[in-house]
Amino acid sequence: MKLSFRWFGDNDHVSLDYIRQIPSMHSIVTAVYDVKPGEVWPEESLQHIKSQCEKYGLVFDVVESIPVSEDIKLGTAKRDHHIDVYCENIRRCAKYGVKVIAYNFMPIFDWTRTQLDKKAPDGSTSLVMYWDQLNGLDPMVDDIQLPGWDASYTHEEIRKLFRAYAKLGEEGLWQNVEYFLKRIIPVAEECGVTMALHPDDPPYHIFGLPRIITNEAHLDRYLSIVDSPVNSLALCTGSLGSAPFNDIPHLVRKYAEMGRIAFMHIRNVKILEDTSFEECAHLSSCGSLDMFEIVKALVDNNYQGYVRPDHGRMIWGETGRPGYGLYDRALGAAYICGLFEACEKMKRG
Ligand code: DNO
Repeated sequence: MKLSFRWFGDNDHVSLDYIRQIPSMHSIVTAVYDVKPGEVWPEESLQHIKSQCEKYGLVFDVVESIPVSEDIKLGTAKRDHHIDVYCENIRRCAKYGVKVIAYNFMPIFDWTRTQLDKKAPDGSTSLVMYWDQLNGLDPMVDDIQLPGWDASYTHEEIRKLFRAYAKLGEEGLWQNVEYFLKRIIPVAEECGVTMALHPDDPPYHIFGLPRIITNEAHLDRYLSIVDSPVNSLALCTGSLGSAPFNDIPHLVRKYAEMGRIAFMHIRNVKILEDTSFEECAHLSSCGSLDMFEIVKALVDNNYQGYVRPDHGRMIWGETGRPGYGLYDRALGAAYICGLFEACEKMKRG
């Protein structure tokens, strides 16, 4: 596996200088963040990221994410233009050395949490999602701003999007997925890039929006739309794993065996009785997932793809982007490397 770390560019409070000190660190996962979905990424920006990483002995070879515009997801009249731009962005990333591009198909919002700084008994803070904080909110009536959501929409725009998705429904969204994949996968194949789909986080309908990348049957359906090794997964253990119906070691084993995981987001999550969840430290003993079984499933299948520690808690007084501090993610990286070393040695016997 190749160990990687997410970096949000020059404004990230975590510097490349620090990231390179995490043992065994190889790749930087980042994106061009100042361009809207549906627009072309300037080559200068890609060149800048590449040279910054090289300066610190790191490799820029994973993009997270090229966002899929709402027009593509909804299949509006602008869709074809946006897909052309998407293809151009894939080509440009490839030109600057990118091997894997993560993206997701969640309508309107990416991940959903109700609080970003929930204090644990040990004084650390983390992201949580409590159903009782979410239920009772109605985006058609209330002007909701959940932490982490794109704040650039007006309430009226959000209502319009919700109405459009209600009309589209799950099957409509699947049709738009199919249209998109059939256009982009051949381009990715041509330029040697693997597309890595990130699951919906959490894998539930939120406010009735059609969220479809949620479970094994739907992952199977997604991968079968275009049966190519570059139509692959960014398997996020914490996103899928926040729902008790997903058996994560089983999913990792199955898709690793099929050669359809390009990128692993490894983190643990603690599921509460009512299926609310709290993000926690990476160790198996801290949450609901068996991290050893997850890594073993990868090693047993000789996984050669990218791995990154995902969301960390805020510890040791660190402040910054919730989920993306240095310290706890670095602890996660060291733990993940430990699991890999142990599983690899066990395999060799
Ligand atoms: C959350 C991340 C997601 C992820 C995108 C990929 O912290 O895991 O935002 O980057 O869903 O498209």
